[in-house]
Amino acid sequence: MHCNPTRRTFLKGTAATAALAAVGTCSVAAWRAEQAEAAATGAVKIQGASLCNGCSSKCGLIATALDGRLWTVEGMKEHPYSKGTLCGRGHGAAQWAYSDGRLTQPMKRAADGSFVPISWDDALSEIGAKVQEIIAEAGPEALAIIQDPRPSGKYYSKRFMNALGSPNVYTHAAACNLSKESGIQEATGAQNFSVDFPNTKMVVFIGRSYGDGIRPSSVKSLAGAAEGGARVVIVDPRLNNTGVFATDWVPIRPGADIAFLLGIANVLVTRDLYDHAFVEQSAVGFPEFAAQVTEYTPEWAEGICDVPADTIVEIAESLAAAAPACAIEPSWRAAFGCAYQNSFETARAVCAVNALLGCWGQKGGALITSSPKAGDVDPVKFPEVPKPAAKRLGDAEYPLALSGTGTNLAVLNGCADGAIQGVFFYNSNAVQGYAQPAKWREALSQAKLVVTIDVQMSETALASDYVLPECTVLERLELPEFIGGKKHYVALRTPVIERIHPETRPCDEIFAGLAEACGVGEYFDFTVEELAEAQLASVGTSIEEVREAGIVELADPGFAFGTPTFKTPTEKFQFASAKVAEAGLNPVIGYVPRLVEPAEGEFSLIGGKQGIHSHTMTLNLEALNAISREYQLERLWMAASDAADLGIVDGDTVELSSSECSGQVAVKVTERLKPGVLFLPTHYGGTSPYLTRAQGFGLNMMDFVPLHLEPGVGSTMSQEVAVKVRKVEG
Ligand SMILES: Nc1nc2c(c(=O)[nH]1)N[C@H]1C(S)=C(S)[C@@H](COP(=O)(O)OP(=O)(O)OC[C@H]3O[C@@H](n4cnc5c(=O)[nH]c(N)nc54)[C@H](O)[C@@H]3O)O[C@H]1N2
Ligand SMILES: Nc1nc2c(c(=O)[nH]1)N[C@H]1C(S)=C(S)[C@@H](COP(=O)(O)OP(=O)(O)OC[C@H]3O[C@@H](n4cnc5c(=O)[nH]c(N)nc54)[C@H](O)[C@@H]3O)O[C@H]1N2
Ligand code: SF4
Ligand SMILES: [Mo]
Repeated sequence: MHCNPTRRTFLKGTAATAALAAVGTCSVAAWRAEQAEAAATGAVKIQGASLCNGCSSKCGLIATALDGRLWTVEGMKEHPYSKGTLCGRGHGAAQWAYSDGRLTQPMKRAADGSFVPISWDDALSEIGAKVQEIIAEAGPEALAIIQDPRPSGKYYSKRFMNALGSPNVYTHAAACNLSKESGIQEATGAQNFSVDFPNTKMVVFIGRSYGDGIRPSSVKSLAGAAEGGARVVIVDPRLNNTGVFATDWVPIRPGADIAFLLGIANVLVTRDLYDHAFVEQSAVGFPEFAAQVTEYTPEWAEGICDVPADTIVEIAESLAAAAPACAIEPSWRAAFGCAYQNSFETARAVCAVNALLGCWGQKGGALITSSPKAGDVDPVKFPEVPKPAAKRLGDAEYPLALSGTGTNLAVLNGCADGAIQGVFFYNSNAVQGYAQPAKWREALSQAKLVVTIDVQMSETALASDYVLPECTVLERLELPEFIGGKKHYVALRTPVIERIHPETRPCDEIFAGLAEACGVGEYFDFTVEELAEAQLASVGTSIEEVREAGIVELADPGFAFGTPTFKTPTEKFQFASAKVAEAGLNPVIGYVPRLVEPAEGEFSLIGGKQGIHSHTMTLNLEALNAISREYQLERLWMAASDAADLGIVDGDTVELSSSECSGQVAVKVTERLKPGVLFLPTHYGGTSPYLTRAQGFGLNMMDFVPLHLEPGVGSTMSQEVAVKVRKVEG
């Protein structure tokens, strides 16, 4: 690693390599001064606004190019998620443009399984012919697309599928936050909420780690609350990196958070510490809930979640004392986004505790805010696509899955049983991340056509018949991104550097080409610039204005503290839901156990993020991969007492095995983990031979998890697994 990047070495690498190399070996300030000096040498400087593609937060950034080459990326001050800062991944992802792992031309799988280059014209016409064949034989509902929503990607993927007549449009959510958002929706009518950190007195995190699963604004707001004296409780089998802001760490048995929450609810109800006005005036189902909750005593909860009953009582009483300026934080993925058989119900239980505390909409409590969207655009220029007649595959079986996301595992099952024959992936590495990779590969091998649009040869690309290369984010203009919250905004990805590889194309051109080849080109007879301009005009701004400002604040949505209007069918907070009953589950919020209980001698396996990686996609980036290797971040965490029992010391190699697979990995022995639990960071175990730094480095947790879907919502149940470990001798 260099400490003093000269202009030459700097240009050989990228802004990110130099930035990350500098961290740890010399001061950032010194590096910045050198950068400024080098930048003052008369090079042509271009600055542009965009949105980071390092993860789904899509933070605002300002990119600077010198003489046409990317020089720095910095967090946009005015953007509500970046607030002037990009996380390490945001800087690392800037390396993508020049990465040696990039896809530079369309590829086709040959008869022997290898990939060979193919021209765009040939790729598109062959894909078009296959799509027509599938429609003729099995109807358009045999086609599906899976995407991780991006500003252009979500619009074009849906329009493309719908134009072909298929309703099968899915997101990544079944492997992220589907259970959580569906649960919150059943209780409150909103899909998410936020904590009012500037005013809160106490906040309880169930798993969610702002210090690892980073969004810069979240870290800043929590730091502010902690400095202001708020009590911050982390409930996690692992003392995660949010610990620096926390007052309490409550180690808990994995998958048992629901018992902890119901224990708190029991204390609030039976000791009459709840908000009577709220439950009487703004909620339905409270009498049934109160009757059921009497069973969930703190002692009962302790037996399940292994948190002492006294701790549960103390936390419940402190919350009641702080109410309404307190909340259980909504969390995101690991604990109950898609993890267990009870994830949906855990999300409802979080909402129930907040309801008992009467903190919905209150200062310092749990806030439901609104989101803006584009207004109507010219129906002649941008014709509406008729709504497909068929119902999306999976919706009947999983009626509680959000309509905007569905369960992408319906595609996996659909390929296996022949209901789905053609699959498209956009910005998605489903094979490596949405369920067991071997199961995805097997299912996709049954399909007649698999097409992946990506920037690198991902594991999903490898399981495809055609791979179409997109240009990277700083090389393209996208549709406007609308951002909700207490205030509303619109921002835009604008190109900052020229297309590096001439055979790559942006999302809009790829989908327009596919549509044309499949016979539905009439729905794509406009440029992304024309649609972006029309959408922005519909909210009173323009490309020019957003480009100049980076982000534009829209009309004030008029957020005010106070009990919100719950957009549920009953227009009230729902302790009981008719839709949940229709799905065959207990309508009243209550206890559901986890599915797979580790037996004697087995461990629970939990996963989680690391600050420098995103999901599976950043592992091959040079600078970020180097950090992982230097600090051996791929290691499996094991509690010190378990390690002692098994005769394992820090750095030993173990074999980890489940019913599904086994693999070897080094161990990190720690006091920061509850005994009986193993923690595996979720970014490792790449298998694509095209991504040489990622391939074979660490283990992928999804390999170990059996394929089974959460009832009602169809989430992937990413932590319903029991594992064994064995020391590998010498
Ligand atoms: N093993 C594992 N599985 C996971 C997770 C994990 O951490 N580990 N996380 C879970 C969570 S929380 C989520 S939200 C989902 C995320 O699900 P995904 O969004 O599928 O996440 P990634 O696995 O990072 O894959 C993103 C893919 O998009 C590609 N890509 C990057 N930039 C571009 C671009 O500009 N254009 C196009 N077309 N493609 C691009 C990457 O190369 C990669 O193949 O995964 C879930 N599953
Ligand atoms: N660095 C980084 N940041 C990211 C992302 C990323 O890929 N990398 N992705 C973004 C996205 S899409 C998402 S969804 C979020 C995810 O954000 P989080 O949900 O915060 O992410 P995780 O790190 O998966 O999980 C948080 C914690 O849950 C704990 N945990 C695991 N199982 C259990 C359990 O059963 N009970 C309890 N109480 N705790 C448990 C883990 O130990 C971990 O510390 O991060 C966002 N930010
Ligand atoms: S949180 Fe980090 S990786 Fe995600 S969008 Fe923001 S800067 Fe990029
Ligand atoms: Mo996620």
